[in-house]
Amino acid sequence: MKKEKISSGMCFLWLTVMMIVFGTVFGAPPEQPNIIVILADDLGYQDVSFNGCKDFSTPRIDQFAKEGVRFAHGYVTHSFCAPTRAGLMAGRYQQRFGFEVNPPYDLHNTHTGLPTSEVTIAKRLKKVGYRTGMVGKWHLGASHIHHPNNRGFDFFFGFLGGGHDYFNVDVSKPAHEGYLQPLMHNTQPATVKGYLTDQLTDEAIGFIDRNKERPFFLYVAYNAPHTPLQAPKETIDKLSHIQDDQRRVYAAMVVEMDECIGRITDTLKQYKLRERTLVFFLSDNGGPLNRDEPQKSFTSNDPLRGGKGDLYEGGIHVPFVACWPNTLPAGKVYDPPINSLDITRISAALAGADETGLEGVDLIPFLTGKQQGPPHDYLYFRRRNGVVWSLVSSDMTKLIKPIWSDKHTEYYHLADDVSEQNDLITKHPEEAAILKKVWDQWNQDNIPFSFSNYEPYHKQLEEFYKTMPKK
Ligand SMILES: [Ca+2]
Repeated sequence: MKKEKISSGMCFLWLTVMMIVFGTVFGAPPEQPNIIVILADDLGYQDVSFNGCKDFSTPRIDQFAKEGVRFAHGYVTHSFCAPTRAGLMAGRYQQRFGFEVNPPYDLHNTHTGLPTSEVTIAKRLKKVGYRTGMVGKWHLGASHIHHPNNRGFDFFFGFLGGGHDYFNVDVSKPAHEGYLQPLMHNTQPATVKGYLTDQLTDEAIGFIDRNKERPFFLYVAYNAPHTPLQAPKETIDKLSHIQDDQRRVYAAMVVEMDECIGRITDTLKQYKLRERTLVFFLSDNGGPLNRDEPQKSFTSNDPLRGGKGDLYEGGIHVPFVACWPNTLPAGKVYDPPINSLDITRISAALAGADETGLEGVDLIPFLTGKQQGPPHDYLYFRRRNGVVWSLVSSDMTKLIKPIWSDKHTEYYHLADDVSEQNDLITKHPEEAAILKKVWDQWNQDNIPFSFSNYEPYHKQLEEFYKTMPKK
């Protein structure tokens, strides 16, 4: 008996010594915070109040900026939907693995989507004990190998394609047209009940409710305010002061999303999880413009030039905030350029997950002031093997080849010309040449895009079946 007491005492002492040694030398394991990434779809830069929206307001999204950090130069890695999402999920520039177009919606095509060689952030976090959930728009392949449940998400409610009708499912229409395919609740079909933005929010809140006792990662990929322009009539009617019909409906979609985001924030507050939860909000690309009549665009990227699809600022420089009360400063505006890959790196770092291959930067020490200087020397952009490309430096200089058919590049000083109006390429050819060299070096590690874009794919498929033998 006495021997046992001594033995257990020695064990306790040894354990204590080991804990002190590991705690001192290797650092105590960080508490794993919850992480929520809220991604809006096609939201214009100036279509949130904190960026100067004038004809409607977004108080609940603004709350993140007031109680957290607003990134003055927050970028995504692409100027349209799926490639940005591929980069975000993989934590690597999507050109590294040939993902530069929107994949077709084809349940049987295992070649078009986020390659299975890429480890998603959900999978990384799941390995270290997180519960992982996603609601909304996936857009990273529709076949079984690409399904969110097979890519690290314990829970999925949403749709696999690039958009969805906000009120209906209709299987009498072609699956790849009209955004009317059934929703999916994990692997089972589901239908739209009410307004889709509300329904996605209900599912997000349900996930939080079920997992409030443990660390979770939740990816809320609203399709709002992507087309089709649809919103509840009563919300549209409240915005009758907006003259333009399309703008009024679009505004109602953003207002609905803002209220839904408020419900998520309120849920965190109800469960006393706000200080244990880091929330990101951003858009996947800039607002789409009416190219024929820009003044009739229903989105606003002011004061930025261009919009969705462009590598001018309007396509890639997006509303972007991070909120984590008591850890990140409140009301801070962070100036150095950062991008959506940083979300992935931060998440992995905070969770204590594998960070191998991740190209983003853990911004937390920069945001809390423990680390100085710019986190990135350069941010890189490329469309379709480089028919269009650009890069932004930490000094806010920018080189861009903006037009497919032209080899001409333009050079801007964004710090005093955020609207990209004064091309300085002839004034500063040496600086431009240096930037070109940097971009070329980055591009050496990219591969050609590896699958066809949505529309040509489905046209080619139809042509293929027309050529099939009729016997
Ligand atoms: Ca989009």
